[in-house]
Amino acid sequence: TPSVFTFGEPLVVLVPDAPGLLATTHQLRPYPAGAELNTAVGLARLGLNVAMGCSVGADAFGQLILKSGRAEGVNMAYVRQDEAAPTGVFFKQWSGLKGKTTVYYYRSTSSMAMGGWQPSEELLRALQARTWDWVHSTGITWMIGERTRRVATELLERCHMLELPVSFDVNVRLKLGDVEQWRACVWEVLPYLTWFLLGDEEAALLFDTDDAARIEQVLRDRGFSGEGVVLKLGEAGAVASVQGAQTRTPAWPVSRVVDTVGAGDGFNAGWIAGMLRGFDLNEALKLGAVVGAYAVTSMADYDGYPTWPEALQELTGKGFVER
Ligand code: KDG
Repeated sequence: TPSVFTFGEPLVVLVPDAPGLLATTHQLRPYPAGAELNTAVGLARLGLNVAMGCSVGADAFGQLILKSGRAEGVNMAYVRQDEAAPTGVFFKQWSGLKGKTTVYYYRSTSSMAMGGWQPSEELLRALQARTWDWVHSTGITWMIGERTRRVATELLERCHMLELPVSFDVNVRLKLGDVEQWRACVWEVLPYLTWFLLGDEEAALLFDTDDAARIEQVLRDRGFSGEGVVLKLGEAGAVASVQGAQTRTPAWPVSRVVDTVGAGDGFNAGWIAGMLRGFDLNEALKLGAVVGAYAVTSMADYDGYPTWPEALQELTGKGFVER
């Protein structure tokens, strides 16, 4: 079974039970979230072995994250419970006529932000022993705190030396830093990456283009020596650029979009699973599109992600009517 290691900050998100302003809501539901945890859950549902590295507070929300990760089959053995700082949380608000989603973070003093995590000796040994076939990370980890940033860069550098494939989704969150700071983060990690992933809005923000081949060229000029770039285009699908050659897949059809948060993380899970299961690039993008489509059908970040049999049914064209 292919296996993946991922690291980053899991959070608890509090979601109002109905659209409207947070200031007037009376009920909030907690869900586990965080880009890397979402991708880990997506990979586990698709039948891969996946382990998560991070810290959470030694608190109720930390327990919620541990319990949820374990229930999904994610190996949470490398998660540290920190007595000194809490689990990060954020709140979601849907408001306005078009149901605009806004997030409010309460994470600046969380365990991960305070530098509560660094790879244990055991984790480093496991990486060295090639326990995992692939490592996945996102830019968020570089923007939450200086110590965590240093640790994360060192970890990717080590993975690169071990010749482990590393995917990196930039995952720009402007509430964590401005565009210049996000660019600086990209340049810092670029030499260690195998695959660079981003969304269309991030492409516009960071590179002022929606052309995957041009983005790849900019990255190569800056020292990227990996395989290529995967650009997620939402309703327009996804495109990969490998040495300038582009592979494109349309979005998977969805009849009712509930919430798009978590779709990009789900796409990453599908695409990575495809790559590790020996799919060609186009098929792997397609599997990414399937998971992304399932993701938008549910309110929480990862609740909608498909299992491997469900994803396979989509890919093989079966499964529209179940009798
Ligand atoms: O992609 C979903 C994430 O944005 C969400 O779960 C929270 O990780 C998160 C973040 O930092 O925004």
